[in-house]
Parts: sequence; C-alpha cells; structure tokens
Amino acid sequence: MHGIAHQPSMFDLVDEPTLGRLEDRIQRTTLTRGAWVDHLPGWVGGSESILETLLGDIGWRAERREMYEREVDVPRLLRWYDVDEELPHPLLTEARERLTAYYAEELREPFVTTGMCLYRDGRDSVAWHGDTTGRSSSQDTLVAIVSFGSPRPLMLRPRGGGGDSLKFPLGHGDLVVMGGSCQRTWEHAIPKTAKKVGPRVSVQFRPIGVS
Ligand SMILES: O=C(O)CCC(=O)C(=O)O
Repeated sequence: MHGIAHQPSMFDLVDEPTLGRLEDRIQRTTLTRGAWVDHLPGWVGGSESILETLLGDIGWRAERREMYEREVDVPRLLRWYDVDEELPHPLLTEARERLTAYYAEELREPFVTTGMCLYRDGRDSVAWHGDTTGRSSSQDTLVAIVSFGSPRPLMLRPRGGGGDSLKFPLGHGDLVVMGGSCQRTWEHAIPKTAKKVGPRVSVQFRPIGVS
C-alpha cells in the first residue's frame, strides 16, 4: 500500500509465521457485569510476512460518516471478509480455526467473519464503542482480535462511566479476546497518539451476526 511507511525487522523477515499454544498461556481478566478479556502477547510468531501482506493491496476502503451534520473521514481504513471469503494469508485462516476450537465450549458456534482495520499512523483511531450491531446488543458473545505492526493500546471502560479504564497493550502478533457481556456492558477504543508510530492492522474474528 502506498504511503504506509513500515520498517520490517530483520529478525522477523527470516521467520515463517507460526501460532503458539493457547492452552495454559492465555491470561483472563474478569471485568464487572459478566464481561471478561483474555490476553496473550506474542501468539503469532514470525508475523512480519503477514503484516507485509496486510499492508498490500487487499482492498482497503476509506469510509465516511456523519458527525455533527457533516460528513467526515473515518480515521482508519477498513476491510471486511464475509463468511467464506478467503483471507489474504493462510495463517489467518488457521488462527480463526484454532480460536474456534479453543473457545468451542464458551462460544458454541464458529468464528466466521473477519473485520480488518488499518491504523496508518498515530492519527488513526477508533472512539469508545461496543460491537453492538446485531446479536451482541442483547446476547453474550466473543470477539477475538489479533494485532500486527506497531503497538497500540486497546482501552476498555464500563459503559456509562463510573469506573477506571483498563489498558491492554497490543503489539505485533498479540491476541486479545473480549467475551461474555463485554460488547454491551463495556466499551473499547484505540486512542490517537502524538507518538511517532508506524502502521497497525487489527484482525477481528466474530461469529455470524455480530459486528
Ligand atoms: O483496532 C482494534 O483492535 C479494535 C477495533 C474495533 O474496536 C472495532 O473495529 O470494532
């Protein structure tokens, strides 16, 4: 993708991407009101080639939305892979299958859609929100996120205020999973930063009817 400055690390370039173990390694943080977050730094190893693929021409789209009666650019690029659309790297398909298997008892259905967001630099961001379009507005569900590229923190706070926010640093190859009531009782955000950061791609796996 043109204009995305990215410096691959020599170390990563020689490595094949691999998925680590999930069992016994994921750390669960229990939140209030039936919400929880699982976190596993470095789940994907040797992920430089995946980042290279994701920063290529995979059909990223700029969106606009209405704000204060004006149309503004959404400050990140988006790519949505619907059920059965092939993902741009086989390891991402494997990651989705591994997550479906690992969370089978809690989720009771597969992760099937894949949303991707490209944060080109520190000016790109997403404001506080829950993924409450569809079933997740009324039902518990899981949203799994694998992060590639420059580290950015995922912030979480209880919906409606009245609690401290939590910060999950998301670096290259890290996994975070929001579960239980998290999408409707908590909100999450990726804040803007004045720090000089390179591109970050977030890959989100969701069950059908959740976005
Ligand atoms: O960038 C991320 O990892 C979070 C993305 C997100 O919250 C969303 O697209 O709903």
